Amino acid sequence: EPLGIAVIGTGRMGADHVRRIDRVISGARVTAVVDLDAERAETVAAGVDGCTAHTDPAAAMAAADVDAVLIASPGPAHEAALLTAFEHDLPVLCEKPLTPDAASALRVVEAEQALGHRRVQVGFMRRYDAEYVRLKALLESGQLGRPLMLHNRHRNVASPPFFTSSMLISDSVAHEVDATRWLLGHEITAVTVLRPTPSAGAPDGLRDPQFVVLETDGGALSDVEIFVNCGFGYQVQAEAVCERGTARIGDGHDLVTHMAGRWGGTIAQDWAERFAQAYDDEVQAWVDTTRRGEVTGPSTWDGYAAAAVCEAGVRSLEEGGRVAVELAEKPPLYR
Ligand code: ISE
Repeated sequence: EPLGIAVIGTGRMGADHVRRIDRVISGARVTAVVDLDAERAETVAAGVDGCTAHTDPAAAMAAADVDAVLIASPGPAHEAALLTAFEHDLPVLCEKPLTPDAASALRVVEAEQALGHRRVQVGFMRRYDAEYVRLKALLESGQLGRPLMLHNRHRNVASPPFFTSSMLISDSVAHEVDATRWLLGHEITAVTVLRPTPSAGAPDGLRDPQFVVLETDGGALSDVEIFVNCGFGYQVQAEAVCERGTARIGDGHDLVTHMAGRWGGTIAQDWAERFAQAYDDEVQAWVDTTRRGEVTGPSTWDGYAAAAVCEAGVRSLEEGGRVAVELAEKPPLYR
């Protein structure tokens, strides 16, 4: 029996996950979709055999053919959907961010803790990207020695119209926050956000680019250039500087051409293209582990830690200076 999945939210990510479950991965089918916009939900459901459309997440989760939930609604709607899924004790894949702020993320951690078992995988898909996986394996092998610094670059072609200066941190740098914690196995203890004069290519009033410095409890530094209106392409790069050498991913040199006195290649234009394999593997891993009754991957604790770091980052952006990160005590479920 394939796993019956309710997809909550049929925006860009949600619709892409419906396509992925329906056509790319195995062992699952979309049995329900939910969107506040009934017409949108109907349109997406019409494209999938045996899929029903809903406007209320609770109604979808109560349906008999729903075994698991994929939450891809906007961040502020995640907490309510997660708590409803917990009431039905349903496994969840929740898109990042877990929730928009640390207090609500901690409520989700506590609610899962009360269930007594992990139910949630958080959608930090970079952990499934082949290049990131290789970088982590190399760092863990010890060949390069202790990591001292990570240099990250995160560039988007253009930001969507609703993007705000704080979203460069909470929506975009959130990925480097998780990648830093995961690659190094450290917690982040402080954040400093520096703001160069905005690019003329950025919408009026948007603080773009920004430069972020993360300090870790293992004594490492991780810096992030975030530039969401770079205009030329989607680039995510990371370089680890260690005691005995460096390792770098994201150069995108998979196809190099030589022609008419020049050499070059192409640059991905968005994350759906750059991280296609990571998304496919992330959702397949979730389906496979869920069918075995297991939960792996980024946890609600990881989602909470990222939210707490981003909240400190937004304060640094707004008030200037270095802001310390205060984390709650890590519950036994996540140790
Ligand atoms: C978006 O929400 C993402 O998750 C993308 O991976 C990131 O590159 C983009 O900046 C975010 O807005």
